Amino acid sequence: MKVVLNPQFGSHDVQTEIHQGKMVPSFENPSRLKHILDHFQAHPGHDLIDSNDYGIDPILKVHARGYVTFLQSIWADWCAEGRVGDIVPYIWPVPGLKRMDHENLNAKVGTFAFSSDTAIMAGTWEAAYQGAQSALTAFEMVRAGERAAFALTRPPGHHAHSASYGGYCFLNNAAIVAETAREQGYDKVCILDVDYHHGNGTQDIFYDRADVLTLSIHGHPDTNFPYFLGYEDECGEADGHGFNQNFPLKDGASFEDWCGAFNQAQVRIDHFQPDLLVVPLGVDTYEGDPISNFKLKSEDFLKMGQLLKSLNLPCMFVMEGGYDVAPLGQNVYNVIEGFDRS
Ligand code: Q9C
Ligand code: ZN
Repeated sequence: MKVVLNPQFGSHDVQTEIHQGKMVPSFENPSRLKHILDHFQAHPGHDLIDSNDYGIDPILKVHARGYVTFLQSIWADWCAEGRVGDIVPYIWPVPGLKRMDHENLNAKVGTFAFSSDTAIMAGTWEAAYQGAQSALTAFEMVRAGERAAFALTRPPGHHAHSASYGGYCFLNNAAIVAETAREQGYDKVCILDVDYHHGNGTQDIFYDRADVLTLSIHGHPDTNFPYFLGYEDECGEADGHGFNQNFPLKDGASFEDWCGAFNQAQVRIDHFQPDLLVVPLGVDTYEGDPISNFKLKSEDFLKMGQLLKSLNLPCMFVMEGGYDVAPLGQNVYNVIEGFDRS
């Protein structure tokens, strides 16, 4: 499979996040991609290719102009005020707090962020921007006739909404690809999110649309991030009613449980008959993941790749989560290998 690397994956490298009451090194960091890249380089059979640059327009089809401008300028604004350290959100305009459109940078950060785990630093925009370009490049491979392609990128994207960031995500790469595909004549696109966490941003972006079917198999939001979205009764609204489905699974779910959800998702996909399948691929479903609670084993990811192949659709993978760094390369490789070898 063609693997498109985000060349700027290392330039977003924030120091810390709060975990169980303590500041700890960020779970989402460049070593994740290094491990995956090392594994692909050590195991032949997949071509690593360079990312093209399609500019800002495809990003603006999904993300609000004001949000994009914020991401592009916040670090310079922060430095211009003599502030130091990563930008960590800590106050949000929840109901009852009234002033909107605040110019203060802490207030501004809180209007665009939805979780405190996602810091911004000097290279954040560049990494996110080039990540979207790597996803668009992988899509272009598929458009040009490849059976499938994989955007190997970080930071991840599926938690990002049109105008908010969180869950380590800034730009919703899968949504940007789906929207671009729609504009390039793909009538129907399905996004099947297999990351451990619900793809809240992706769901929200396409919630009122019938042309993009959004499906997500994830840890139940009763007990997992993002808590406030990802329930079974979220089915889409207006034209999009019937074009979103969530498959929340209880903590401790096995691969057998996961396959049960996949089979239901497959029924939806077969019925929808999309022209393109976009797979936000997180392997935080792995049993050893430090922030997740499923029990998938490394060999299960081979079978996951085979199941995705069996959907028999042009397919675009975009890298999302997975935080057990040592086996990360093997687990991601297994999905891609399982897909290619079946
Ligand atoms: N300190 C993805 O897998 N928040 N995002 C956990 C605990 C992060 C993970 C906070 C959960 C989102 C793309
Ligand atoms: Zn995740």
